[in-house]
Amino acid sequence: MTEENKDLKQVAQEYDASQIQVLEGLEAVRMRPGMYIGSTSKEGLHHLVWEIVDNSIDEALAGFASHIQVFIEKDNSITVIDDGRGIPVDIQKKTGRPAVETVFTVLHAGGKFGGGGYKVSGGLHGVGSSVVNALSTQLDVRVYKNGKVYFQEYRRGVVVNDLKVIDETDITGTTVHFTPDPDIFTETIEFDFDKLAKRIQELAFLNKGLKISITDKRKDKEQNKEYHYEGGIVSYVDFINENKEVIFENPIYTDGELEGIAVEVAMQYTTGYHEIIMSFANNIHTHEGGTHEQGFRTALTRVINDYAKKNKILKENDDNLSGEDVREGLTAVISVKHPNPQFEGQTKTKLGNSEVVKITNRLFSEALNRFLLENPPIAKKIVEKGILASKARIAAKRAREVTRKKSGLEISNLPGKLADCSSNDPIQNELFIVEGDSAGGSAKSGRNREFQAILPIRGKILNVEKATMDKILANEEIRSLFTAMGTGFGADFNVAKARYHKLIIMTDADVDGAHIRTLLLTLIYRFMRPVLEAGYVYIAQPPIYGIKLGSEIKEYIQPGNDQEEVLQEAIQRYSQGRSKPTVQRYKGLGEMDDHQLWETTMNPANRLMAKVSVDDAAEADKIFDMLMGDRVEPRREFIEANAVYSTLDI
Ligand code: TTJ
Repeated sequence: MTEENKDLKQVAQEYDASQIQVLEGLEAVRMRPGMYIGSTSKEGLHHLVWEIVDNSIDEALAGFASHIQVFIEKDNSITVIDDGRGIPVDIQKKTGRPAVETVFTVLHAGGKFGGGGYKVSGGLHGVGSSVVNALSTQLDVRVYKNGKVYFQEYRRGVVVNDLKVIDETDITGTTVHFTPDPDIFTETIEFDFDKLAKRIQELAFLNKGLKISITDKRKDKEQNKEYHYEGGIVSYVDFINENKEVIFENPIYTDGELEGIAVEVAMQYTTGYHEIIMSFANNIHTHEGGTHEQGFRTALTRVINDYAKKNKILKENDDNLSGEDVREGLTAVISVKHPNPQFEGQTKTKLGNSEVVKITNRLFSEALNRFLLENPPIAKKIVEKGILASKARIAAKRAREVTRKKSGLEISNLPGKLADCSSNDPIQNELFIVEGDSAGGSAKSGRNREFQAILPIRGKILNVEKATMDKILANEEIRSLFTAMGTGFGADFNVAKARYHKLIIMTDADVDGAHIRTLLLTLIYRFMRPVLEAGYVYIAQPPIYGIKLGSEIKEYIQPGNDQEEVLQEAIQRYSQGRSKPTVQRYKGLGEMDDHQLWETTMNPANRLMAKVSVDDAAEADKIFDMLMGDRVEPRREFIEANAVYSTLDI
């Protein structure tokens, strides 16, 4: 055999072997999709988009792509377009196949080309484009490169045609279009525009200068949003603080690199008491924090104390400000990019790389130190805010010690208004927070008293924005909520003591109901965050229509984007000749009797509930700031933009 023939034979053998591996790999993905994308629910469906988009972000981070476009097509398929260099199309020695084919057909092949730089794909979930391919009924890729347009198509991950040139071009880039497989995504195959837009905006904040857009082509009128922030995470801090009063205008910003790890921090203080620290590693939101946050916190506390002592704002033998003190009113975004990030924690959203502590600490310490030296008036304001926080903390601690015995937050003092359940099993127990006495009454008689408890609350609960701890604790509605939950308060908060693993907010489907829900979510977000993080918080979804034949209710219709279509369809279904069903519209919980309330909203067998994520609550918190915060202007703009809501008494 000639040398050349030997080579060819070897290529062919390796090709066969790799094809078998490809099919086995795809099969494994389709057998256990959850193992590769977390779940096959709505979350998993949207995950497919991020797996693809991450590749384009990598190309942008490498400095070769500047514009990414995402389209939701009419048929709920997705197209992602970038203007990068295009996925390589050259034949690989090892497989004998074009690189692009390997990207889409071999597990874990993503991000192997080029090398160097940071990759967001291959990070937390980065299982690669081949997984998306395996879970799509159809996927096609177009690579614009070398003056040509290359094309390949796949069905459920299996190659339809060899890579071929279909056109000429003078641009470069990659376009991927895929249709999720309904056999895999059995819960839903509908993409959620707002959900995609929110993450895309976040990606734009985290990657300064990147232009990224999303277009929804499903409706007659296209919906389109484009995000592009030259300020990057500085713009993110501005966005978070949009409706808050700040103590200095431009966020403090630093951008540095040490040992191949890039660190960016942007921070600003508001006049409020609330702390928002958002951290990211390779564009992944590290909800559980980690070494980058740790480095940041340590540096913040040390640098501010050093400055305060050096400048005699704090006396030599005064106590140092605590971490909590210097973080009061702080909004900060920390973003690190690491060539090899380690994710830990329950939800794998905690950065574990230990060297990142000192790197973040050093880079941020230097920058903050310099800022304080160069901006003495702002430095003074920051230190004074910390001193005030420290005084309040010490006073609150004293007050707590005095009143601890009669604080009334012990379970032995369960609030009188609470109709508790009989079971002692927190895992199955549910606490309904119901607005108004009349709905509270129906809920009490309609519930299953074995595991459902009812806590009626009245009217608008306290505005927690400006209230101090002692005021919050003095508010009866808030006290009864904390007491009923059994979790304690402030420094003594303990989610493990929760008496219910479902905290269900049940308010009217009107503007007042929405307002009270916002207030409650804000309260929970700020003072019961671990309950949110544990996934214990839900919003009940009462129906908006009932379809009646005679006096019998045949069907309930839940609120939703398609509620009118569903209603019309149901009317059709229950029409018999000329006799049409009657439609009852429910404006509030109060319009339902106890039996109806149970059937439609409380009975676990029938009800719809929305689980509240920390992000949802953060959103409520933002709206809340706008409605209740110090700044009047955005509030007026909001009311003008939402004229129907003008009955709100804010
Ligand atoms: C890698 O290094 C050599 C030049 O090309 C680089 C690359 O692969 N760039 C790239 C990949 N840009 N865009 C992609 C990409 C885009 C989408 C929409 C989907 C996928 C899987 C990759």
